[in-house]
Amino acid sequence: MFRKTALITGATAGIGYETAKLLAQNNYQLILTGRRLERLVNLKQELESEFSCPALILNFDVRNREETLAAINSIPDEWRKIDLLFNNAGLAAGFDPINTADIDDWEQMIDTNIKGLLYMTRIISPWMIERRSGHIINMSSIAGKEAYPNGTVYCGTKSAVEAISKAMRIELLPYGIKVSTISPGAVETEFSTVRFHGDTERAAKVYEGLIPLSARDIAETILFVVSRPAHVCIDDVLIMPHRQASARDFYRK
Ligand code: NDP
Ligand code: 8X3
Repeated sequence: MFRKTALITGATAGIGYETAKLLAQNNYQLILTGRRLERLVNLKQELESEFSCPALILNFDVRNREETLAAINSIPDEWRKIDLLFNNAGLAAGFDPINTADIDDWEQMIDTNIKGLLYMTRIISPWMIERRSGHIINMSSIAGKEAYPNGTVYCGTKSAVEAISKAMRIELLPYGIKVSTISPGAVETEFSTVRFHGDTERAAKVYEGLIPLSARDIAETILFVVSRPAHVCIDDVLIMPHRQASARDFYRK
């Protein structure tokens, strides 16, 4: 069976994990990346056994420029025809105002959400340019469109993703490469547990009474975006839980 190739950063959990599974069922082979090797190995096995989907694992930290370069350069020739680069790996770390926030949290968000996305795109976009074809989806957020208190740097990183994606779309236009952003509101994944440094009780409160989006909702959106005809590019999808009307307005019951 002919399969397209998708590379997903952050395939070990949440949106990346669900997207890998859905694309595997829809004629993609997958390059799976993330820091947690055991999860990558389990996902590869799952994709192979459930969907007969070939999968390649790259275990690295997108914050580390050398590791990222080495991992991408290790991709065998037969996997280099990447149709979709999904720059998904990212996080919010901490929920504190500018005057008390932990600077290490800021470094982690900037290095992952902005610099990791840039490293990946810098290495893979020339391969797409050579083939005059490809699609890059960058994970933004409602936080990239609306800044909110205690989210200063996270919102800043996602605003950067928005600006970078807009410029990329123009730069890559002559080469037939599509650039899209996906911008969700609250999606229940490991996101809030990571944001609150492992405090699962506090994380659960974020979704109380809300009916948040699921990672599967976002995976389905991505499948829709990548399956449009060649003449259509979905630039951005802003997708919210019905009970969330802005970054700060929730209807909980
Ligand atoms: P999860 O925490 O469930 O998943 C995050 C993924 O990113 C994991 O696979 C993790 O893998 C990977 N990741 C994090 N840091 C690194 C790193 N340094 N190097 C490599 N991989 C990394 O969160 P989500 O699935 O919710 O988040 C995915 C994206 O969606 C993020 O960019 C997030 O900002 C965005 N988003 C999330 C929303 C939400 O409400 N959940 C809403 C809007 C946007 P590992 O730890 O194994 O490295
Ligand atoms: C994640 C959604 O509202 O927590 O990007 O910033 S939010």
